Amino acid sequence: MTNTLVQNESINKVEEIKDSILEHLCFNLGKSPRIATLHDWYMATAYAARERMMRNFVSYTEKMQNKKLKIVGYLSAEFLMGPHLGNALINLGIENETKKAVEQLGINLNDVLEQEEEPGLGNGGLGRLAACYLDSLATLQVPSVGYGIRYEFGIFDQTIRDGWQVEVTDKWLRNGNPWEIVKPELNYTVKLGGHTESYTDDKGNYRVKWMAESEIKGIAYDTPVPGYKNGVTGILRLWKSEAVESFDFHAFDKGDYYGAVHEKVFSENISKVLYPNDVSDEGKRLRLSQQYFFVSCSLQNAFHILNLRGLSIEEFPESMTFQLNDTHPSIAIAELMRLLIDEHQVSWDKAWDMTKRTFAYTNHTLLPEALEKWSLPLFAHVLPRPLEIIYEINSRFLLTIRDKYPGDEDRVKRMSIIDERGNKSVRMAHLATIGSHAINGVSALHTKLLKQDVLHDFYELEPEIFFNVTNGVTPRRWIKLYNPRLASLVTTHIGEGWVNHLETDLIKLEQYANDASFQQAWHDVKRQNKTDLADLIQTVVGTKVNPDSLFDIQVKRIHEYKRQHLNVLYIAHLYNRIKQKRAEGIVPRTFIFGGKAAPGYFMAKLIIKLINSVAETVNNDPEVNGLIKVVFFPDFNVKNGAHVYKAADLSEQISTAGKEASGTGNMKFAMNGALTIGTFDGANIEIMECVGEENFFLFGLHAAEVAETKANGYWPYDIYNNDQELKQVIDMIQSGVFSHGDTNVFKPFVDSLLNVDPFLVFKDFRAYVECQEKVSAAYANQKVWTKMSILNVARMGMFSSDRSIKDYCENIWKVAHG
Ligand code: GPK
Repeated sequence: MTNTLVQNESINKVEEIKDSILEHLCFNLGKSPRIATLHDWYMATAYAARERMMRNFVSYTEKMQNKKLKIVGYLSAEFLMGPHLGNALINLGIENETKKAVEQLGINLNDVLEQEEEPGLGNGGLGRLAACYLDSLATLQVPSVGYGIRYEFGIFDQTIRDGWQVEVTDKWLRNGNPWEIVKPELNYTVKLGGHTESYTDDKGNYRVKWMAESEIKGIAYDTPVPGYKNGVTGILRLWKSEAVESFDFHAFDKGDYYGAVHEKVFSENISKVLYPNDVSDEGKRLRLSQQYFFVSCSLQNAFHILNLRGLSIEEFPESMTFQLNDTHPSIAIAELMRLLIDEHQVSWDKAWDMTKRTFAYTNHTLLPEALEKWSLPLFAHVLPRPLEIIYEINSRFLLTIRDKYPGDEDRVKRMSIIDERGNKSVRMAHLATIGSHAINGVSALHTKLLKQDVLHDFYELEPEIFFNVTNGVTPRRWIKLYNPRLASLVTTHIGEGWVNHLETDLIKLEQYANDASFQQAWHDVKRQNKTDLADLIQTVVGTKVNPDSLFDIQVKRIHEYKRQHLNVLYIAHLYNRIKQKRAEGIVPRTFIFGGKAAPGYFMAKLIIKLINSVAETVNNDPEVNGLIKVVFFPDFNVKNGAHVYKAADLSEQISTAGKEASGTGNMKFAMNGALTIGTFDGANIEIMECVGEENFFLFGLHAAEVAETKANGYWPYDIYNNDQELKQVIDMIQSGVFSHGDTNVFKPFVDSLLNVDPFLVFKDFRAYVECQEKVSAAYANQKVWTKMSILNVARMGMFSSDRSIKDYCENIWKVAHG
C-alpha cells in the first residue's frame, strides 16, 4: 500500500471510531456531548472498543463448534485483569486512531483511560498470571475459556493512615462495567449441604442422590479478551451467584417471607467478595462454597458446550482440557466424577479414566501455610456427595500404593488425600495430583523442589507426569502499553515483531548495546519515566524525589518470605552510616515500596508501618540532605504498576531461597530495563542465566543452604551479636529512633527477628549489604549501567507468557497454537 492509502485508511478509521463513540454516548448512556462527564466518555469509548471485539468474539465462539478442536478451560479463582481499555486499543491496533478520535471530541485519551476502575479480581502473582495467560491464549489463537468468579468486591483498596494500612472495600462495579455481557440463559444450579441417599435404579445399579440443603444459581458474565492484532477474541467467563427461581414460591408456600429472603441473601453471598489472602489459607466455609460453586458451573457449562458441538460424553477429555490454577479449583476432580457418575450414569472406572485425562494441575507454592487443607467436618457439611467421591478416589488410590509398596504404611499415610493426624483434613494438593495427568511447577527451581519435597512420593510413583513451565508475562501490557517510550525506541530499531515474537526478536537489541547514541536514547527514556513517577509520587504521597537518584523498587504483596524487611534494614543501615558521617560511596537512592498486606497478617502490616516510619525519619532529617529517600506508594495494583515498573533502575527480588515459586514482577522489571538484585530463587535463576551473571546482582544463601542452616539449629541472636552494623540497626528500631521514642510499636518485629527469624533475614544481611555496595559502584558509571540495562532487556525474550502458553500447549494440553 502506498503511504497516502495508509493515511486515508487511518483517517477513515478515526472517523469511524469517533462516530461509534458518539453513538454509544447517545444510545447506551443517554447523554449529549455537551453534558457528558469524563466517565461517560470513558464508557462510550469502552463500548466502541468492545463493539470491535464482539464480531471476533462471535466468530471465535463459532470456531469452537468445530468438533476436532480441543478447548482449553483455564480454571482459576482469580483473574487480575487490570484496566481493559488501554489494552484493548493496543491489541485491536487502534490506539493512535482512538487517541485522535477522542482528541477531535475535545478530550484527552489518558484522562479517559484514568477513569477505568481496576477489576481487581485477584490477590497478586497467581491472579495476574492467569490474566497474562488469557492474553497469550487469544494471541496464539488457542480456543480457550477462562473460568472464574465475578466477585462483587475485589481485592480491597489500600490507604495509609498514620503509617498503617487501612483497608477500604473495592466497589469496582459501582459505575457499571462496560466490558461484561451477561448471559442469563447460561445458568446452572449448584447444590450445597444436606446429605446423600442411595437407591437402586431400574437396571439394578447402585446409585446415590444428593439431597442438598440449599441450591444456588450461577449466571455467566462474559468478558471479551482480544488477541494481539489477529482478529481473535477469547472469553473470560465469570460466574455470579444468585438465588434459584423457586425462592419466591417457597416464600408463598411456607408463609416464611423472611426465611426466603435469608436464603436469597445467602445465595448472593457466594460470589460477594474475594478472600484477600495471598499465599495463605484460612479454611473458611464460604471460601469452599465459592470454589465448588464456580467449578461446578464451569463443568456444567463444559457439558453444555459438548452438547452444542454434537459430541458424546465419552469424547469429553478429547474435546476439552482443564488447567487447575493451583488447588483452589481442584474440587473439580470430584465434581466431574459426580457429574459423570450421578448425572450421566457413567461407570466409575470409565469416569476416572476420563477425569484424569481432563485435568492438569499447576502448583504455585511450597509454603506449608498455602497448601490448602479443609477440615473434614466442614467439608462433609458443605459438600457431602463430593466428599464421598473423594473417599472412594482415595481408597482406590491407596490400594494401588499398598500394592506397589507392600508394608509401607508410612507412605500410605503421607500420600492419602485424607490427613488422619489430629483434626482430620482433606489435602487438596493430593486430590489435584492424583486426579491429573500432568503436574507442573512454575520455575525450574520450584519444579525441582516440588519433586524433591512437597510431592516427592507422587513423583516417585509417576515421574513422567511432572513438568516445568516457567511463568511469563505479556509484553503487550507490560511493555507496549505501559512503557510506550521504550516500546517505540525498540520498534524503531528492530521493528515491531517483538510484540508477539518476544522470544525470537528482542535479542536483536543486543547489537545496539555498545552504540553510544542508542545508549543515550535508552537512558533518556528511563530518565523520563522516572520523572513521571517522581511527579506521581509528589502528587500521591507528597514526597519530593530526585529523578537522578537510583530508583530502587520493591513492589509485590507484603510477606515475610519476600523480605521487604531485609530491604528496610539496609535503608536503616545507610541512614546510620550517614548519621555517623560514613556516607562515602553512597549513591543517591530513592527506595520505593508498594504492596498490600493480608488484613489478618499482623507482621506484614507492621512491616508497612516500619517502612513508613523509616520514611518519615529519613526523609525529614536535614543531615540526610536528600541522599536517600524512602517512599511507600499506596494501593499497589495493576493500574499503579503502569507507572512503577518502567521507572525502576533496580528491581528487588530478595526472597529467602526456595520460597518464591517463580515471581513475575522480576520479569516485568527486567523487561523494562531494570537490573535485578536477587537471591537464587524462583525464576530469578533463569533470568540470571539469560541476561548473564555479569548483568545481575546475585547474593545470599541457596535453597539447600537455607534448609541446612535451619536443620543445624539457627541462632539469629548470635548473628546480631557478631555483626556490629546489624546490631546498631536493630537497636535503632527497638529504641524508637523511627517511632518518636516509642519502644513498643516495633517490639514484636524485633523479637521475631532476634528469636526466630523464620526467613533468615539476619543470615543474608551481610551478603545483601555487600551486594548493594556493588550496585552503587556500578550505578556510578552510567554508561556501563545503561549497557547492562540494554542487555537485560534484549535477553528477556523467553519470559513472554507466549512462550509459557506454547509450553503448556505442546507438553501438557497437546493442542495446536498459532
Ligand atoms: C502463589 F500459592 C500462591 C498463591 O496463593 N498466590 C500467589 O500469588 C504466586 N502465588 C507465587 O508466590 C509466585 O512466586 C508466582 O510467580 C505466582 O504465584 C504465579 O505462579
